[in-house]
Amino acid sequence: NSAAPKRLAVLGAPVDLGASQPGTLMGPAALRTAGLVPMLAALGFAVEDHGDLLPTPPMDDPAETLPDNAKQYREIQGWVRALSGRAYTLARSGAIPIFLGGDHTLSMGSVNGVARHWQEQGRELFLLWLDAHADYNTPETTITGNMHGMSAGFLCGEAGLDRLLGDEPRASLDPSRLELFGIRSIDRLEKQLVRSRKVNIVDMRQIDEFGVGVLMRSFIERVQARGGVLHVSFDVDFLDPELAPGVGTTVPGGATYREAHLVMELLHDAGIVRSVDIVELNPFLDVRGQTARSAIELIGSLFGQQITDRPTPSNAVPRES
Ligand code: NNH
Ligand code: MN
Ligand code: MN
Ligand code: MN
Repeated sequence: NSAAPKRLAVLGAPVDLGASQPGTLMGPAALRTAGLVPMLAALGFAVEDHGDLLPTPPMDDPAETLPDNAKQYREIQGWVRALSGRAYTLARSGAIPIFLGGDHTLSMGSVNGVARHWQEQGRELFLLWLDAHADYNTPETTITGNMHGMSAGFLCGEAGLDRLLGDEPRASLDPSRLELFGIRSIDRLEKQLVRSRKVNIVDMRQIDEFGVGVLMRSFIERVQARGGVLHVSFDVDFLDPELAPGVGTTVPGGATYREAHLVMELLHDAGIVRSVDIVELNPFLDVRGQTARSAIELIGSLFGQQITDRPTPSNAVPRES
């Protein structure tokens, strides 16, 4: 296994039509305003900011082939197709892509693209979904029809959005390589589906009982045992609303400041992260930039910001070298 790349590629995707409320389209600008790029540069990375992506124009799929219960399907399709192509190219370039959302439909494209790349490399890609929600709905199971609640399901090959990528190849991820972490809101049919697929879920009760350290270490060990690489999809509603009020779908009882930082610090030390999404930040709902700031501080920890330069404790997951 090679060391984690020191080159980062930032790409914004101002999509908000997949969410229940408008406003996440301002996410990339708020994350840049909060200082994301200089912070990463100060950690010693070469950072390329690729600006914001534009969606591809809508395809002319015949109306009778469009899914029911998938709101704004055509527009989301334009984003997902564009994102998948760019994600594939960025991953291939050897940089670590960081995708700035935008709502969580962004991941349908970003993860599909990076998954295609790792498939070609013969490396197993794992997907860590830091979120209050499971996002494992399909047009069949959804209550709201909001497509940001369907991203993880789509990426694991669930049916119902089969033409979403147009002619972009679809890289399906085995549900055993998805880790849903921080979950505290899941719809009834979605819960049944997640169970039947044997998706690994770390819900907030498990975090309360065992702590994020134990739970993250066992996930990291699983990835490393397979020689795998990791995509981190960070929905800012993973965080407790006290810490992150700037999201459309706050759910009480989320990760605390230190829990969230410890997750990121452990991931950094493991050296397995090869791509990241930061999604669902809604600056229209934020309080004096607090949520944007919390999010970028966490990305700092993910890329090596340390409280002190003390050596890693002896019971930690060994660093990949
Ligand atoms: N499960 C709900 C739905 O499918 C909520 C999804 N909302 C999110 N997901 N914010 O992260 O509509
Ligand atoms: Mn989400
Ligand atoms: Mn969420
Ligand atoms: Mn920290």
